[in-house]
Amino acid sequence: MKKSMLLAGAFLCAFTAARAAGVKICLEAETAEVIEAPMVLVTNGIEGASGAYLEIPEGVGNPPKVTNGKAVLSFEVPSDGVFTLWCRVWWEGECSNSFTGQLDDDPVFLFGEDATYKVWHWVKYPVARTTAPLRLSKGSHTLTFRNREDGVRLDQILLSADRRFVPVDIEAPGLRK
Ligand SMILES: [Ca+2]
Repeated sequence: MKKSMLLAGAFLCAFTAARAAGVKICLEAETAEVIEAPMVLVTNGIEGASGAYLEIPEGVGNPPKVTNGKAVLSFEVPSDGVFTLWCRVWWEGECSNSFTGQLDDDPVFLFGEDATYKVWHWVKYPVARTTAPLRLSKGSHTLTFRNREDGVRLDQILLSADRRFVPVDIEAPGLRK
């Protein structure tokens, strides 16, 4: 291969990475196209949510007894990238602070298990740098949240290709580059 072609390739990679670096995709949990009981949509619940939110109410049960309960969201990714998943959640307590998550048909991962309770807050995945990040190709994808513990609430989802970005309050839904 000619040197000029190699340089062009390197430039293209750098350019693509730079473009993906700032991408943020924010979704309202309540726009899920599949909401399976005991996951429910709550429209007038805990204050401070961005519109409605999804909830697995306290006391409705969780695996292995209750295996149902999920939400499936679809979204478009504008360019290939490595993403951090942020979710704006409200946990009831230490036995009510997680979901399992799944990107497309990839392996299921544990989401949450932090120790911030009874307040809306953002939680990320992966937490550790040793965990493989979420690699997303340009195009359509689905994100599934499943029942793991009851007493959990999900308000917004934000996929960010900017590692330094930390959401603080309610985010504007949609795509930002
Ligand atoms: Ca919401």
